[in-house]
Amino acid sequence: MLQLHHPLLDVHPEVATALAERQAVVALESTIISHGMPYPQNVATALQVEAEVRAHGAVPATVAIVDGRLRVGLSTADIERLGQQGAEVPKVSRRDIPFIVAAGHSGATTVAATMLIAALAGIRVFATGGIGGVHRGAAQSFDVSADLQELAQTPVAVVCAGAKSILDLRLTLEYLETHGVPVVGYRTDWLPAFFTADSEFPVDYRLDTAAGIARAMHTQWALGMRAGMVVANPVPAAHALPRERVDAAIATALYEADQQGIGGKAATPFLLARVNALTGGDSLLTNIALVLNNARLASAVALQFQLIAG
Ligand code: PSU
Ligand code: MN
Repeated sequence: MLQLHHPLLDVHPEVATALAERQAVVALESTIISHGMPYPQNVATALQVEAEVRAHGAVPATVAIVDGRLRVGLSTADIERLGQQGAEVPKVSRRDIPFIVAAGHSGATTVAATMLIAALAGIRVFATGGIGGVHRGAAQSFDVSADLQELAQTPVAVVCAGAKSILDLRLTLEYLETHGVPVVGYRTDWLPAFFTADSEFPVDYRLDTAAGIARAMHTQWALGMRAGMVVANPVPAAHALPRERVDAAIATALYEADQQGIGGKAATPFLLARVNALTGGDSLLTNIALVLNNARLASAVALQFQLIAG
């Protein structure tokens, strides 16, 4: 493993070569593997996403913490281990990184932690399923994902299918606006809501090409603006779920979380798992389809960005 930029960082040789040769690289997160999907579909999906990135001309860099090292680019064995151990692997957001590293432990990185580590390695494009956000009831719970603060301060474009409506999408957009984080809709005027292709909330800017997105990224960062960017890519129509079904499952999951007093970092994994269970296998198929779709767009954006940034 080569070390780039930082003594705690291990960049996989393939990724290091790609970065050195200014090829397109796409970062991928690992909380989605350990906490976002059941085994063995989580491992199969993670490997399929990497293959999809390669098939579209970019190099995948799945990020995690392994035995106290920040790892950018995992082996198949690493991914298998994170997937098999599932919820036993600590979920690592920004504040958790130093403690997991200092203890020499392993951890699955959230959007926030993956962005931070990707930026340390010099990667500017990241593909995932959905980002965290402002939770419903946040006026009481104060539950706002650290993903939003990371987007405010780390210059990485996150290609996602919007956010699940376990969150308050309106407040999530308000928070991002306050912190100077643009939300771009890819070929859509509306914020996608993960399982469904749209919501009632407009995006800030609609861009219809990967090149247009790459130009906006380059311009934002050339201006010295340090924020990231949300690139919202709607789930393909063939894989979207009926809104009523999703809404019913989310309402039940939120009620159960409230009844069981689930909060803090456990809230999102609990809600995701309950929504998955309540919508049966269908939501998992939708989840897999949209992550692959995001991997394709992220690869195209990374290629275009490299053409501009050189
Ligand atoms: N939303 C999803 N799938 C996910 C997550 C969120 O639809 O897998 C994961 C991501 O890793 C995200 C994290 O960064 O949950 C947010 O957790 P929290 O709300 O605790 O910040
Ligand atoms: Mn939270």
